Amino acid sequence: MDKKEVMQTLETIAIYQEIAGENPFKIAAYRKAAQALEREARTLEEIGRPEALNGIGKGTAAVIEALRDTGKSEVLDELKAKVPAGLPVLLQLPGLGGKKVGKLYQELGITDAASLKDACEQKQVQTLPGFGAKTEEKILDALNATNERPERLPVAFMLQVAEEMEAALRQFTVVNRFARAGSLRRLKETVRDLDYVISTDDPEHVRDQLKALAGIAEVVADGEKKVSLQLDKGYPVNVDVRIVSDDAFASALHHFTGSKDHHLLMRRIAKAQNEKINEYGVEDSETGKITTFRNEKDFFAHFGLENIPPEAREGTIETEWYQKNRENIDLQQVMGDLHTHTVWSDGANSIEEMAKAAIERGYTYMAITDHSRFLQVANGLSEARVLRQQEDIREANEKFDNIRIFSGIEMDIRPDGTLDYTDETLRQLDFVIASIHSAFSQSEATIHARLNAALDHPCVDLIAHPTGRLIGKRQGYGVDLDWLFKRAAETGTALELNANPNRLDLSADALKRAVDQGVTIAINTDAHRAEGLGQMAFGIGTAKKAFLLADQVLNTWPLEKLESHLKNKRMLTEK
Ligand code: DGT
Ligand code: CA
Ligand code: CA
Ligand code: ZN
Repeated sequence: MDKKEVMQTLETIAIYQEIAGENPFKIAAYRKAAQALEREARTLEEIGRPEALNGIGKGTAAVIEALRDTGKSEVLDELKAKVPAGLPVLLQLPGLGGKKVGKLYQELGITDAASLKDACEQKQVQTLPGFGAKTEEKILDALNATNERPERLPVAFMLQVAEEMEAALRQFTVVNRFARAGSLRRLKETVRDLDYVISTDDPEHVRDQLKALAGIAEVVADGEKKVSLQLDKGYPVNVDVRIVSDDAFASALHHFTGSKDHHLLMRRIAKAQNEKINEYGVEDSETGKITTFRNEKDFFAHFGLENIPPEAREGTIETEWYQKNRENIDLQQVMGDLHTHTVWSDGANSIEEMAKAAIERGYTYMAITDHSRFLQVANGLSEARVLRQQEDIREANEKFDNIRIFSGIEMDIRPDGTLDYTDETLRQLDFVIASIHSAFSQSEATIHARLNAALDHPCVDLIAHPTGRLIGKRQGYGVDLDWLFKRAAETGTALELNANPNRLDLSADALKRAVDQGVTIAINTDAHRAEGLGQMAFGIGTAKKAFLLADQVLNTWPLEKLESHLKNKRMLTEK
């Protein structure tokens, strides 16, 4: 485990101990140890012996070392065996932390959501110290609400389910090839169910393997060409699997990728050349002859089109757009990631580890942008610390000669509309991101005033996650996007497409409007660990959905062009 995972596990141990009703001093020791690691800018390997740190004793040090070396902890395993499995999920309910769940367990013998619901209905919960009638009512409301699955689930959640599903499909025998289809392949923000197409010469055997998968709550349909499963992922999640022969694979994949509106556009084009498209191939309307395709690229080529990426297939302008060979954006064109975190604030990896990961991705530049001091929960950097970090970044630049590492910051725009750093500090940084992380409920006018403080500042290069939304979880703050696009364009401030699938902020719709108004976009992962850099793919997928061109995206530019662009805002606006 890396440092961040260890910290999270220490917190998990503390919570389990609270539920189990263990000694408060012991619990506090785990939290203290996690805080000691949080304060440290070094990685676990660099720290060496955890006991050397203030706040870490013998017992917690042993746990940290075990987690670091083996990813496991006996203490946690024992707690997990001891605490009823239905209790930890109750932590998701409003107002319930480890201590309160512990009380429910120890005082009322509650062990899961069902027994908690009973206790609420019998008004037993309000009798406990620290709980009132209001708390009880809130818990009951939440319990009733969580039983219902929303019609559509956030893409980040479904991506996880899909990755597990695909890990299992890769183990199947007698499969020629398989692919994700449906709205998840199109990278819609929310997804109703998962769709797959599998090519095989032995459908019977594939069906058997599907029905034998782990975690199936129900086999919904079991036909020769289609098997539908319901998985239990906390919510019921349906998976439709189409089983086809290999010559029909490309057409089936296109058909079940959709969207329905995209199919309408394609059928019109087919009709004009006297053909019909179906899930088996393309049929000549006169002779009835069916043409099949090796892959989707060949399918689109049959209609004189470029290979339309799934993300763009929403039935809007894609069939016109992909007739011409434009500089459409692609993952290979990304030259760097301009929003990344390290152990200096709330990231899991060191500057060097992040730089190595960026080099492995073939990047020629990157920006290290840890949080600024206002964001205390993320161990935000004081101005003195960011300047010390700059020294380390300078060293890393000397060590790695195949990547340019910008020394940057993700600076908070504070609730009172002031920026978190002085001009003097900002001037010393290569890349300045401004972000809103607080006071989301302020009026639109107040939010705009906050954004103006950043937009009008000569050193601010980028506004990160411009709406603050979390898909399916949080709406974001009140900002008039067309106002923001106008201001970003006139001040030469770039706006972010945050590639984290929980965010995708700006959205595809917003992005299209932004570039139409002359805004420059930066697609960043906001990675808090080295593997996080891989989320760039979701940013590029969203960019394809928005029909962005490479030239509209800052971090596809060569280093020299990017650097002169960054100088420009400072020169034009600095007095
Ligand atoms: P969702 O609602 O998030 O599951 O969205 P999709 O697009 O994944 O919809 P789904 O799962 O009902 O179907 C997958 C694809 O299969 C859909 O995008 C297009 C194709 N498809 C399904 N039913 C029909 C239909 O009645 N007509 C046509 N033309 N295509 C269909
Ligand atoms: Ca679907
Ligand atoms: Ca479906
Ligand atoms: Zn960030």
